[in-house]
Amino acid sequence: MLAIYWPLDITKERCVMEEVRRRNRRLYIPGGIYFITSVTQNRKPLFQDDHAVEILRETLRKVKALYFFSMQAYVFMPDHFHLLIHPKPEVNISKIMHSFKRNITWNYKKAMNASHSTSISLWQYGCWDHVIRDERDYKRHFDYIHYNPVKHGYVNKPEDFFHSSYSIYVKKGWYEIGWGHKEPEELRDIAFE
Ligand code: NI
Repeated sequence: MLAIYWPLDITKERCVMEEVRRRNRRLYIPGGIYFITSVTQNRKPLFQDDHAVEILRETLRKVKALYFFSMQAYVFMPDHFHLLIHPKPEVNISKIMHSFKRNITWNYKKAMNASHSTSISLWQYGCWDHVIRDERDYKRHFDYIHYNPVKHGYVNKPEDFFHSSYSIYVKKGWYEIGWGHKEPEELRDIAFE
């Protein structure tokens, strides 16, 4: 596997991948990267505070340990999230997303002290996904994710929003501060969420 980077935890894998990344400066892998969007039920802002976002992060970590996919970009907005995921070829993306969403609901209930039988549906049915077609498509979705908090009006600058992978890529030099202070041109004609 090539150029796997998982921004949410520190693993040995990361060091190796850093090296791969330095050499290739790319994350796009043909035939298997997914852009995923999922929206909360009735667009309730369930993930507004840091504790709730921590449930998302923690759950994602666990699901990753189960299916060993790589997370290439993410943004957790109060009422939806976008992910760029590269699963192992033998693991179906819908299986990962199903597990992720089910476990978030479980952990969310636990955090709210709701009994397990209480039925809460956190998510709108289904989720939007898109298979990345090529390098250019990859870059657009990667940027789309990082620009998202500005697009949705939560902040004026991508660096002011903490629940995304943006700062990681700034540190790596993939973005310069100033990027996303106005809408990047290549994002003007896309609107998923
Ligand atoms: Ni969005």
